[in-house]
Amino acid sequence: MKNNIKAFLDLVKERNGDEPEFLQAVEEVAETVIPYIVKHDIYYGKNILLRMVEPERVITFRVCWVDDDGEIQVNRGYRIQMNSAIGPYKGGLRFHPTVNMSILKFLAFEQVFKNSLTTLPMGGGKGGSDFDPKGKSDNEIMRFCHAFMGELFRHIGPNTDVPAGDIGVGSREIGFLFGMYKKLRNEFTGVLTGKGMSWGGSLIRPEATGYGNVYFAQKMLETKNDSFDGKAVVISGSGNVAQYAAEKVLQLGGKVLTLSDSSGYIYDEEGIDEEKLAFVMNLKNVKRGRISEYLESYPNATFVKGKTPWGVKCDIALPCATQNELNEDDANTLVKNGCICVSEGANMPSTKEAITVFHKAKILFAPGKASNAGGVATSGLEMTQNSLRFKWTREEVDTKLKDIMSDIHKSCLEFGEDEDGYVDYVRGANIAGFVKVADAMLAQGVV
Ligand code: NDP
Ligand code: 2IT
Repeated sequence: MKNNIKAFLDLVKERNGDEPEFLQAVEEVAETVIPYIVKHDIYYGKNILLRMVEPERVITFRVCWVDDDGEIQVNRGYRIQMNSAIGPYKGGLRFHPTVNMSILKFLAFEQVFKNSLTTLPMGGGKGGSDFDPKGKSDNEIMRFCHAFMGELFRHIGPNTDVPAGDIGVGSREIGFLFGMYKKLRNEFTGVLTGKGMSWGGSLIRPEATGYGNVYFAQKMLETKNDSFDGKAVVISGSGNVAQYAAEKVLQLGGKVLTLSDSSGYIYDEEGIDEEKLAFVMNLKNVKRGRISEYLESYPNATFVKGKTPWGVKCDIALPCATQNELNEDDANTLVKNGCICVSEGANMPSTKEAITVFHKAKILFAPGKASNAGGVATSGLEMTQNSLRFKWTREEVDTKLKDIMSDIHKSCLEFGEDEDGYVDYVRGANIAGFVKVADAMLAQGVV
């Protein structure tokens, strides 16, 4: 078995040697899925995983725009159309200076498995740009988004590829992107998700990733007859996912101790309650400020510059910022401090070594492709509503989201339960996600 996995990974490394994040994501999948393929004749010998690691199409393009000083700026735009076996490509756009081929291919690869897990008919894709939205005026953001869509529109469509938000792309950016798509195509379609409520958006989509992550963690806790009630929760990030994860934790009776951004974390021993969270939402979404400014209003809290929050003692940890933000030392610290559950809101926030620590300690650990799938699942529900030209209520969408997270949890149990009863959610999610896509690819032949 080890030889099979090694031979496969050597080949992938040979072809993609300069893409560390992509290789990390592939390695995690290969280690759990290859043993399953080897035991199942219908998948064995078909090079099915080798086909899955090769994007169906990679698009890169120039994005030129004029900043407020009249200077011409040049950025790089991307769309990775990874796999369309079970539906149109679907996945977010990330605007961040670290965006490159490796980051987007890892995200697109994860998205294929995640979207398969949602139970909805969506293929996987991801895109974005190395554009840095920080410090840009609204007009600069608009000009960039319009320029970006000036090329992307050729490659997407409601039945082809449906982008959405990710880091640096929220409702403001989706609005500008949608406006330019509509102008260029002269049609009003559900080509993007995360739209505003008066122009085709779905209720609960803004909340869905954070809420979904907490619903998934709730399912994991239930397997131990436990709940969020009274639990100390450490959260990283302070963007879309972190904010709504915090909101749901509070609704379920948990205490939120931390939030962070790329400059450091805030620790509020008294708990970040509803009022303080509303302050953070305004600070981040309207004023576009830094998390350290929390202390100006709540001086009893502390700000720890340049650090992640994993050293704060907690029962539950929700990493909701970015990839590889929680390493082996952090994992050891969490376990030592009595943490019983880690549920990933971000994509691949835990390193491979950190996951090994969680598994060895036999604590509850959910990989992002399972636990953060509520965002894209609700994007799928937005697509459905757009096709129906109809709008479901908040309660209807929330109920569907809860059911989907519960179904994903069940799929993880089906493929991830060890003989001693411990659930390896990584194996469970990878195999469950793989089976549906592989079956579709086999049925469609070598294309
Ligand atoms: P936002 O842009 O709204 O927020 C991102 C947050 O993460 C900010 O607090 C940001 O801090 C912090 N962050 C970003 N990069 C870094 C970094 N390199 N180091 C430390 N902190 C960083 O993005 P989202 O909340 O939407 O996304 C967060 C994570 O969740 C990502 O991994 C994304 O892929 C994943 N995700 C998002 C979904 C969605 O629906 N939005 C769905 C599923 C997963 P700062 O402001 O300083 O940059
Ligand atoms: O990583 C993700 O799942 C997202 N950024 C959301 C994608 C989507 O299409 O809603």
